[in-house]
Amino acid sequence: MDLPKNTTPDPAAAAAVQELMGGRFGEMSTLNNYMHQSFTMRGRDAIIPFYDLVSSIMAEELGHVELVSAAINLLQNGGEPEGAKVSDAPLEKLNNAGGLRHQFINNGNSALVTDAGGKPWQGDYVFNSGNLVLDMLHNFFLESGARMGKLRVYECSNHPVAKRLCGYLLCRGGVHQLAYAVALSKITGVDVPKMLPIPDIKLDKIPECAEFIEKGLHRSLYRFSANDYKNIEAVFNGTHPDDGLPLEVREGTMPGHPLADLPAVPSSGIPSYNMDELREMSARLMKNM
Ligand code: MN3
Repeated sequence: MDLPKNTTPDPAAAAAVQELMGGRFGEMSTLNNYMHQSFTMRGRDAIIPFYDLVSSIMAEELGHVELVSAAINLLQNGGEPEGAKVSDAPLEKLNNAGGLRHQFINNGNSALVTDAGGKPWQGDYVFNSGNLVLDMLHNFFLESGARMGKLRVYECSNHPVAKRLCGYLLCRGGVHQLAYAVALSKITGVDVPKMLPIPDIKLDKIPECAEFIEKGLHRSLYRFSANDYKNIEAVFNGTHPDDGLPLEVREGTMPGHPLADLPAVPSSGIPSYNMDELREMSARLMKNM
């Protein structure tokens, strides 16, 4: 998924989007929950469709962490005047903008591994009981909390980067929420997808979701591997509760987009105060390749 480039900086929106990175229900949490559950699953071969489901969703979550990071970096970009001298207080505008100061004081004007309040992501956000029903129930709850966060961050800002990011993540998180609901139904016989959506705002109320729904991204999982995760369809099948269209497992990885190469900020020493020297040194190193 590509994000708009050359937008105006919005440090307050960058701070709100941090919740989707390092909040309890953020992308660091979905990634690490599914990663540790899949790494430690016992009796794996007997329950292989569930292992395949959790593992393939985990692969996608790594991309979501990268995407949220890219969005925060874009929302911070341009907050310091170009060519500013250190003595001109180049960080003053950012400092007065109501964002998270650690993004530009401690970090290279970029995403933190924290929530919107600046609290670090914590390892105890990972729940890994080893009990399949309990872990699927937890993952369903985690995706439901994540959906709440995305909806509220969506409501925080009109910035095109934040809007598009939330529209996309709402669509993909909705698939993951549904996948765990379907998994619970397969194990218990309870019709869990009937509870959806949680919170009860449908994707057709979010204009930024339309493009992704059109591509079927609200009802498709990806295998993310040529040789593994062959059994996802044993769990993820049936129809989408909103539009009745079939659930799909697509081969390979999701199509990607190059990340923006954001410009240097010499007044903050990013990546160096003297860019010309750094460029020359880099060119010399490349000659030896
Ligand atoms: Mn996600």
